Amino acid sequence: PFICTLLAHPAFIEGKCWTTFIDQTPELFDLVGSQNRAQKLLAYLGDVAVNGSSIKGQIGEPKLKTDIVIPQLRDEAGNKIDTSQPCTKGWRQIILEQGPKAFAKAVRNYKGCLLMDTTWRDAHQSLLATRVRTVDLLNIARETSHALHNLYSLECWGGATFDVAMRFLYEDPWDRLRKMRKLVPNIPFQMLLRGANGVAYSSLPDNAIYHFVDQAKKNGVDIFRVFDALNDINQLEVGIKAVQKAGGVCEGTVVYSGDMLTKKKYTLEYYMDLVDKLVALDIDVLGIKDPAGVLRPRAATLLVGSIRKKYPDLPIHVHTHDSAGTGVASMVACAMAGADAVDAATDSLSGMTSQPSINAIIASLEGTEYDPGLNVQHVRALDTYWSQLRLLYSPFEAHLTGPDPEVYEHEIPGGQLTNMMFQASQLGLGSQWLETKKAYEQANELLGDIVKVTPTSKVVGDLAQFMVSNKLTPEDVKARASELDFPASVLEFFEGLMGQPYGGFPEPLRTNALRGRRKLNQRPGLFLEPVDFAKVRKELANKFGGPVTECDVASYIMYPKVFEDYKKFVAKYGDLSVLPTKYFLSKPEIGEEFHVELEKGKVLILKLLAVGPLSENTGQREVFYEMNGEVRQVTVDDKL
Ligand code: 3PY
Ligand code: ZN
Repeated sequence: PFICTLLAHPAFIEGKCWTTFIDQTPELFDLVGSQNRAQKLLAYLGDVAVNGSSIKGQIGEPKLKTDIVIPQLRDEAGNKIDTSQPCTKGWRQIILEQGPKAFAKAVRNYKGCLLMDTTWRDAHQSLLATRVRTVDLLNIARETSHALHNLYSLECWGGATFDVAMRFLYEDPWDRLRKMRKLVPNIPFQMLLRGANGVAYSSLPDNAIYHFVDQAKKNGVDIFRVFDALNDINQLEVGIKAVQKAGGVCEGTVVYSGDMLTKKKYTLEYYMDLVDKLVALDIDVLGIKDPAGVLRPRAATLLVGSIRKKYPDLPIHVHTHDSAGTGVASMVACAMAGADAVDAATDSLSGMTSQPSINAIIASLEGTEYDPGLNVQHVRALDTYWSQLRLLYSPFEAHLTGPDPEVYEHEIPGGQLTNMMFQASQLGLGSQWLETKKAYEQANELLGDIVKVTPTSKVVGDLAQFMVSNKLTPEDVKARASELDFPASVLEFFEGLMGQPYGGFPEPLRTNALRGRRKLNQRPGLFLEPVDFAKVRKELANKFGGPVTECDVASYIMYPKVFEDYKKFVAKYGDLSVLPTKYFLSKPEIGEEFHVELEKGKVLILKLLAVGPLSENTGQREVFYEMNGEVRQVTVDDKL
């Protein structure tokens, strides 16, 4: 292709091909680069045309068949608001100009109760298996920057998005972050950091957490919600200090578990003690995170009210899930008890295992002293986009049918509840679903009634599934612990690789299950070798060539195997994040024209022409596409 490009270049045709021609004509390499990218893209499109999409977890095809309409925002007088450029007004300005402490103070001084919108992270993590792609966030980004400019923050990164982006969507999470940042410069970006676990499932060396957080801050994250899945203050401290060193807003977080008013383990005193410890670490904002949605209004009033009374200057930010349907009531109770910000999701991605509806919260607080200060018409307009997106991502629906009041017993976090339901339905285990929920409750008791959120929620879930598939009662588990082959996550928890649970490990279950494996009684980071960054950089350069970025290093340290697989995929198919989701998940109709913008100004116009017959000899098919008016052909293995 290089020679063809050279021969076709106007300078060459006009005979002006001097000796330094190639050096002085870098666009030749651009052309070769885009042809290469176009060819790789065709390889992917050809594969989908023959074999269908192989995106993990996808069932069926998107229900949305029409083009997505981007909403037009209008001012009070009905005039169109120009959203060709992002809005520049917002709370981020204070962070950038005056730093985290001034931001915290301004939030505390704000009269109303601000909102964090979780649509770009937790809402789709909880309802659509975290599958929303970069392109669909970017397509609504500028409108979001205008419509929601008074948000406390937009949660858009961290949690499961990091892993899923690379593992299932073949995207670079850092690239997503930078692109979102460009289009939303005004609203603070918030990420979820699993304390000393970073965005992984168990602890990493301290220097890896520092390095990761530093990259996250440099690439666009402003506010870090730092939690630990066991509320272990020593684990929390690692994340908190990393955020402080990087200069981010540190939202030190308490994970809420059980029911403070009726259950005995996690009491008001327990939470107040933890808040004291977090305040002693000089956090900017206190987060209260209720991953299962079990914080009911009466407990919320008591908890937030008590913290507000003891710490009048500390901003409080509350997160919940709407699994049992009480999310709006609880967030309103929090606002009235003195919370400065609460979490909500756009209506079409709200409710049930996601966050409560943003419009329902606004409607409840509008006109009161807790008014979040958002324009309802704009919030609704944005949601028309998400209602279309929900249909586009219909292959990842868990088909929840209504609130689950049993959440107060099983306490399964929102995202995990959807995941487990989805798995049960895929395996055809509909009737076992009720059993699994019961087993989850029992597994939690067996493990000592632990705080449950990633990664400890996975430990409880794995033990529950192990009990169901092996038909084990809690008594069986206790009696046969020294001979059972426990899931790896359960053994890691017992070893102490996720930190120390409040009240200690259950004995003799721990000792029997571990059968001589080590037992850590201090945080795991103290026993992990620090990462040798120079060695990692060298290793990556050897493996993949090219310049190695610090973001690559951070991705590799967090998820070595996932990163490698991602790099291999990109080497084969290129960067698919630019491909519209409809064509990422399903093949076009014959003759259907669509556009892919490889990069600014480089648009491919594509049309599927035909899928050829199966060759008996090779097991392959030829796929014919029209690309920018020329017929192109790819040979694809027929895997079906
Ligand atoms: C995560 O860690 O991914 C969570 O969403 C916890 O709630
Ligand atoms: Zn959540």
